[in-house]
Amino acid sequence: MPPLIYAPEVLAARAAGRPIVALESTIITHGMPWPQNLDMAQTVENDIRAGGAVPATIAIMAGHIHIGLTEDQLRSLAQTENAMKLSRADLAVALASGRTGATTVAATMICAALAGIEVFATGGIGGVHRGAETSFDISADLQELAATRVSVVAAGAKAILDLPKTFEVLETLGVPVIAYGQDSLPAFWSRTSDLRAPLRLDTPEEIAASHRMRARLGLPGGQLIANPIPASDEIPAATLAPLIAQAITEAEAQNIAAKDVTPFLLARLFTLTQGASLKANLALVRNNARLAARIATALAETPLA
Ligand code: PSU
Ligand code: MN
Repeated sequence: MPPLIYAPEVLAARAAGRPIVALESTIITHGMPWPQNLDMAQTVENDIRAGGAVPATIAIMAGHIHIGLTEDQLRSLAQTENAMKLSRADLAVALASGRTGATTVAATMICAALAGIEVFATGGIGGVHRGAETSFDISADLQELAATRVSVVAAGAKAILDLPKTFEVLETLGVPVIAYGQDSLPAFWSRTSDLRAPLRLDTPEEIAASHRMRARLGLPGGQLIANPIPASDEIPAATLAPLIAQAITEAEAQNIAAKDVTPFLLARLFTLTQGASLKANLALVRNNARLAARIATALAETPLA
């Protein structure tokens, strides 16, 4: 039996068959600074409740997988400096040795699936980093989407990445990339990109139906729902391009590698945009949480077979 601990609110939702939306914790510990990270985590949980679903923020604490955190646990995690960033490779070691840490998209998908949760909202997934042809830095999030049956609502992949290569890899892995309500792929802080989305759906009910159809077909793996940031909150891609390039140059000069790359770039973008990137990041996560609540609600009303 996996070492799961459910928060009381999640336990009650499970017993009543109510819709549940998983949330990750690396975005809290490594994606945003204190105290905005706690504000984001609480606000997003409340968005899911307002959407008629129950939030389950997932983290590893003292050797257990927590499915849903209490207010005190959330606050404590948000203030933890040097929390572990746990992906698929790290999960078992961290649990077996009684550690505490945050789950990435990949690890959150694994834990959500163990808990029977089918929908998960985040900001942006990890992907293929620029220069991956020499660094080989490709996020384990992509492989997880191919393996674990959870629909992930994100504003695409983070724009610090090589987006064309990221979507090529997802295509190779057979992951459905579904743009919500538009023909082009969103680019995290920006609504659109010049990449055409391979698939498009316009309603939460259709997304829920295709999630169920994958199960009926016996296909492992999830769906990536690429949900564009609201127009009023976006930062134009042209404004960001030189700042992203500068942050990447700095990362290379400082030999930032492996797990540290994404947190470094996000933190630098925060400074270089004078906080605008963080504001947009909050808006897009909230937007994803609202859509995820609607998908979870539709799934709760869609029969399993
Ligand atoms: N979305 C955000 N901010 C983040 C992340 C997602 O808006 O910080 C995190 C997720 O946990 C994702 C991770 O899995 O960044 C990607 O890290 P890497 O590139 O090292 O795989
Ligand atoms: Mn990486």
